[in-house]
Amino acid sequence: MAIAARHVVVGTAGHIDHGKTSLVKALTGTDTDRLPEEKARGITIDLGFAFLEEPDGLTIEIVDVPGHERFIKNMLAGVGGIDVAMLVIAADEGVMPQTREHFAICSLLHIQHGLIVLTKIDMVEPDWLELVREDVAGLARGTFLASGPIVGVSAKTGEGIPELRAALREMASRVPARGTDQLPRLPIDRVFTIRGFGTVVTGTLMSGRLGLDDRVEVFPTGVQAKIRGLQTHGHAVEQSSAGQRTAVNLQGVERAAVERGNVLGLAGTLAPSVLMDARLELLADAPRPLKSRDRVRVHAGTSEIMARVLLLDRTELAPGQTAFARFRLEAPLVALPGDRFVIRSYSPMLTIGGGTLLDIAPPRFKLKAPAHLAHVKLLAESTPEAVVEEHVRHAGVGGVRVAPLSGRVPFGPDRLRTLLDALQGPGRVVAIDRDWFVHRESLDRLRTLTLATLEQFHRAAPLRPGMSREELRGRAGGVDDRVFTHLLGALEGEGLVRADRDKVRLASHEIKLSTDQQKATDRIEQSYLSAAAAPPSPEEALAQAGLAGDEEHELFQVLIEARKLVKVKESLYFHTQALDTIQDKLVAMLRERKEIGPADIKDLLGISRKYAIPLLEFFDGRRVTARVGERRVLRGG
Ligand SMILES: Nc1nc2c(ncn2[C@@H]2O[C@H](COP(=O)(O)OP(=O)(O)OP(=O)(O)O)[C@@H](O)[C@H]2O)c(=O)[nH]1
Ligand SMILES: [Mg+2]
Repeated sequence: MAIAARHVVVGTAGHIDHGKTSLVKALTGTDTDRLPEEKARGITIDLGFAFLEEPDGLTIEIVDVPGHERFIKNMLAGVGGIDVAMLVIAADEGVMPQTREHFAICSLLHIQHGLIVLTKIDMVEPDWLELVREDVAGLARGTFLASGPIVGVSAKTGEGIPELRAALREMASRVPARGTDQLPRLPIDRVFTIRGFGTVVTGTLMSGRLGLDDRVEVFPTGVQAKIRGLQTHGHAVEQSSAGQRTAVNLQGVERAAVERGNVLGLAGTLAPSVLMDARLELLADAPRPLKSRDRVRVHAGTSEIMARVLLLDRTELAPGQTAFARFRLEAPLVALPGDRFVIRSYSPMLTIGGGTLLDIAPPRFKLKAPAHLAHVKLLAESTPEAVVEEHVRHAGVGGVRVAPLSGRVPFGPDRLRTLLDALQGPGRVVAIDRDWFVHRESLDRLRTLTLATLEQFHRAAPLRPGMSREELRGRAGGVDDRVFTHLLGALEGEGLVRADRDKVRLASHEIKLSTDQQKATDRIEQSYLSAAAAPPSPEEALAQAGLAGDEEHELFQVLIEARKLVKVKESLYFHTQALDTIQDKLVAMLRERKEIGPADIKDLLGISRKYAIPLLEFFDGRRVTARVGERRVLRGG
């Protein structure tokens, strides 16, 4: 049977006692009120789950939520993952406060599909039912509910239940399949233990796929585990995909280490953040304006986190208005840009607004900086390509790696790669390697800084051939070595810079000596040439040229850099020509005698031990000679 499995999640919504749970039971046969307290009080406290198996591989997953005002928090945890809202209104009572609040929440979460169910029709007269029908049609007008039907049912007599089921099926066919190319995310709504199996978490898989043996992480706690077992309504499965109610058995995780509000994802993929930037709308019937710095409850996925709102372009947000805002969260949020969220006032606990997340772990900005507003506007209004470019730009000269970036954008890793490739074409971003990108503007700034630093160095030390690479990298902001190598490579390619061993210089830099400097340098060189195998110390050579100083003296360094003088050991330099001559003599002697000792070279060159030993070691180092005990032989000879 090659029928594509489809899963559509339907959530109940509506005022307390309006018959949501009874309706779910009438539809599915499942009593979702499991808790003893729910049974005793006859109300729903926490989320309940049931499902309907329909023809053609369709499963309608049902999340039943509590209507009681005090448990809105639980309702919010359930409604975050739904595709279709089923707003339940008791025909005898009509629209009530939580009818409106739940409806507002569904609207704020941008739930696209919905229908209205009038319950308890066995309790009202037909003409009353007509009045209620007109009333709720008014409520639905112009909203996402307008396209769905209004179905009258009685859970008691069963009237209307088949029609409702057909309506749900029809509605489900309109829900587009969820993308499985995104990072898997399972906002956890329940945690329990099963004897012999350990900890199990459940939730509605928001996006992507999870499979047996996947290495997963509970965010934001950071606990990692392997998926030991996977179930969708009681059946063991190998894989679960977006839209499915999923139970995950986590290997070796303590029950206490996980709670509702945590998110299960692949290890290392999501980025918990205590800051979020968002577009925020205040409900038209919010009781008062929202002020910057007000404390609110943020509900996203199955989590509830306290936060302060900072309005970016005003001090106050009036009911019905929309603005950009930064949230300082009191605990880490695990979400992705593009996610919808709801805010409730701290006290009284009322749903007052919601919005779309634009950025998590956003860059730092000065309070109310125009650049901040421009940044969030761009994220809200621009093409995906421009959004990716903005993130790379804000990563600065350190650049950004693909894995953390995919935890910050509203599209999956594959799409992100395509967008990065597209940006590389015109050179907007530059790939340091396959996974690491830097914005062109950051590289350009680094380039300007590097060239200016070199210029300054040459001006301050015109006789020095170049700057140490590490020092240059440090002056250029201590940028990552790989990025710096990339830049130097580009500058060398353009012929602007030369890098010689660990010295970097501008290609245009030339050492220019004054006449006096040239004379003194020639004198130093002459001292070494004439001394041949028994050279003076740097101090002595400088003194002979009428200068004071040691080997660090800039003119002495000029000779070293020009390779006229060669260091044989600490403070012992030979003229390169002298060394060549010595080498020739040494090789000739070794050819003849095969083997020599330190005394032989002393005699050969007429020098003391002070020079002989370092010279022998130097030629060992040059691999001209090889040491055998105290004696030397010709290497390869
Ligand atoms: N006569 C009649 N009674 C109903 C019908 N549906 C539900 N009831 C009764 O209404 C009461 C509340 O029903 P529930 O299904 O628990 O209501 P609920 O909306 O789930 O309530 P909360 O979950 O607490 O918000 C119960 O006593 C039900 O027996 C119906 O169609 N006809
Ligand atoms: Mg109930």
